[in-house]
Formats: sequence, C-alpha cells, structure tokens
Amino acid sequence: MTEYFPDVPEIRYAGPDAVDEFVFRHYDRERPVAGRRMDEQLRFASAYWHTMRNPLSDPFGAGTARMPWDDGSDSVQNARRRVEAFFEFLQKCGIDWYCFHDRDVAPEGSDIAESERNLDAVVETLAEAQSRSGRRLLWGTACLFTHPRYVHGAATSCLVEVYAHAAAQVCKAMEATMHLGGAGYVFWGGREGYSSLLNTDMKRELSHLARFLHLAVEHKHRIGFTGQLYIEPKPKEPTTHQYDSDAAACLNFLREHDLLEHFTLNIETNHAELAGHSMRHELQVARSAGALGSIDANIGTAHLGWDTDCFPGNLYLATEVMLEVLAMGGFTTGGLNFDAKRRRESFEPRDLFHAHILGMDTFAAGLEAADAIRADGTIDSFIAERYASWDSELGRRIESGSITLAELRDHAIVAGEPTIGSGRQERLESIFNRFLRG
Ligand code: XLS
Ligand code: NI
Ligand code: NI
Repeated sequence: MTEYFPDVPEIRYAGPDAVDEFVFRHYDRERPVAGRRMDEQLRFASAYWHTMRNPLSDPFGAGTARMPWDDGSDSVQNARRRVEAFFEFLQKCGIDWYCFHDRDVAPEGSDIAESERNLDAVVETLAEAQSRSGRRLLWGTACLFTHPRYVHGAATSCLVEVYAHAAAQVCKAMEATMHLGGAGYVFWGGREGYSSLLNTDMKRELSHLARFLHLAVEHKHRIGFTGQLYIEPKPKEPTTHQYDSDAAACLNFLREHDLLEHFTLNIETNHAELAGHSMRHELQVARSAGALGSIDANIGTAHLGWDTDCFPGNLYLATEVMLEVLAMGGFTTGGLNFDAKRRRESFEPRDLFHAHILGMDTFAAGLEAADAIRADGTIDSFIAERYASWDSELGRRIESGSITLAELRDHAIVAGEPTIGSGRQERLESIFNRFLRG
C-alpha cells in the first residue's frame, strides 16, 4: 500500500521531558485519569474539512498547503485516495475518531442523483478504511453553505426550492453517517441567518428552520439512526447575524419549538469567543441544561475578530474545558473534534502532525490538571462554602418555593444587615495555576 506520510513515524507517548518532534509528552492513551482511560476521556477527532480539504488560502492569497496525495481534481478516484491518506494520518497520530461534511469527502455532482452516487462510492471507501483501522466516525454533517444556491441560506432560505435541496442533502448525509456507524450528526447553520433585516422575514425563517429540524428528527427515526443530533452555535461569519448565535439562544430556540429532547449542543471555542463569551461560559450554559454534547476544540486569536480556527495550544483553556467535561461525568456520544487548521505558513504535510500533537498534548495535560484540581477540592470547597448560607432553613424554603416575597421582607427586617465575604478571585486563580504543567 502507498505510504502518504513516509517521513512520519507512529506518534507515541515519550514522557513530559521528551524533546522529539513526533512524540506525545502528555497524551498516554491507556493511562487512567478520573476513572477512564485518557483516550476514552478525550475522544479526539480530526476534521476532514481542515485536515484533508483546507488549502490554507486566505482572502489575499492562494492556498499554500502541500498535499502530494491530491491531484487537484474533483474526481471520485481522487476523493478515495484522500481517504487512504487521511486514515494513514489518523493511525500514525493515534486519533480514533473523525468528522466530515458530505462535500468534504465526495465531490458534488451535476444533480442530486450524481452527488448521491459520488457520496455512496466514497462512503464505501470510508467504511473499508474504518473496519481496517478501527477508527470511527464521531459525527457527520451536510455542507449547506458552500454552494451558491445557499446564498440566502438553506433551511432559512427565502426560496422553497432551495429548502428542498437542503432537505435532500441532509437526508443523504444522515444516511451516510448512519451507514458508517456515526455517533452523532451536526447541524451548523452556516448561512442560517441574515446580512440585512431590510430583506429578511426573521419570524418566518426561524419557523422554517424549526420545521426543518423536526423533519430531520423524523427522518432519523424513520431510518433508525441512533446517533445524537447536535446544534453548533456560532454568532456570525459567514452571515452578519446567525440565528444559532450562542448556547443560550440555541437552547431557547430548541425549547420554543419543542426540539430540546432531540438535540444537544456541539460547542466550539472560537465561536464562544466570537459570541463574546468564554468557552467555559458556553460549556456551563449547555451543561446546566443537560445539553452539553460535544466540543469543537480550537481557539481564536484574541485580537482578531473572526473564526481563525487555530489549533488549541492553551493549557489554561484546555483545563477549563476538561473541568466542564469531567463535571458532566465525561463524554457519552461526543468528543473533542479539532475543528482547526494550520496557519497558512505551516504548509508541509508534517505540520498536520505537529498541529494535532499540540492539540492532543494540550488537552491531555488539561485533563490531568482538571482531574488534579477536582481531587484537590480547594476550589470546589470554596464554591460550596460561598453558597453555604443557602443550606440554611431560609435557603431551603426559598429553593423549594415555600416562602413569599413578603415573608422574606419580614425575615430581613428581623435579621438585619448581612455579613458579606470576599469572592477571593485572585487567590483562586493562583490555586488554579498551581495545577498547570504543559
Ligand atoms: C464553522 C463551523 C463548521 C462546523 C461544521 O465555523 O465550525 O466547521 O463545525 O459544519
Ligand atoms: Ni465547528
Ligand atoms: Ni467554526
């Protein structure tokens, strides 16, 4: 069999002091952390669209990525060769999962029938590669934002025929995901939003989107797909305003339209940042609603206002993410999908490995730090202590809804001025830092 990355060995754990280029310093897949093996806690996935299809172009220049396995054509044969290269990459990097859009893996045809035939052909290659290698599909999705027909949106298009096209794509992409044993299926509303309210009927668009998701749920049940459905929030880019703007907006939308029981959220770090939130905020909003499903693990560039999709090399952030994952009891269907691209300057094939090693080691160290913070317990105890007054008789009556506003007033009059304690933020930040070892 052709080797596509002949210069790269299988990446193995070599300990925190290792200096080699192709080793892990923290990711030791079998090591148990917080009751599960590292690989089970982290469930790393690589994003097909970035790893295999991103040419590393920008608005000012052509792609720079060197992809010797890719002949640049739109043929099914080329698509199948990419699969072989991708699975060699996954295996050498020790990544168990992957994610794709229908159009990343197979070329769009001249009509729906041809597009479906193309997808079927490549899905067979993916199925073979999966069974050969034991790698699995974390989630699939349909690309409803690249083709010009989706210029006004897909499920929120002003044109009903476009809506039907989007439905055709989701039907087929969900079936492909099911065929590959995918653990989930994502809806990211790339163009489900607007650029101007001067030409937009927002209420109508939102009701169409809700109907679309109901249709998808019905289809899921009809075909017997048992994977988890996710919504991925993002506030803007490509549209000026996207309806699924953040976790709270998504949860409200899902509740309003009786969809909450069918969906959880796939939270992406860079999208949280674009929404003006911290990643931990978004994760906690989702978790509090019992709707934290999966994570697109990347990171933005603080001083740039767009989705730069950098590989996550920030230990502090990874620790915060893993604190939330451990707090929800670990992933079930979800995982950490590196929805991230190398910088345009990192155009050699080996940079793909460096990038994923960075992300994997950062999250492995973040997992260990999060576990140590929880085991130490100082921060958790501080929080418990901070709210201890709510464990009183008065707190219990408020929390259980058995006291009136007027009774509270009577209580406050008798009790007098409360004693107030410090929030100790800086002290807690020092404690947190003690556990970071990158
Ligand atoms: C784009 C999104 C996209 C989704 C999948 O910003 O992150 O990549 O994850 O459609
Ligand atoms: Ni994403
Ligand atoms: Ni994104």
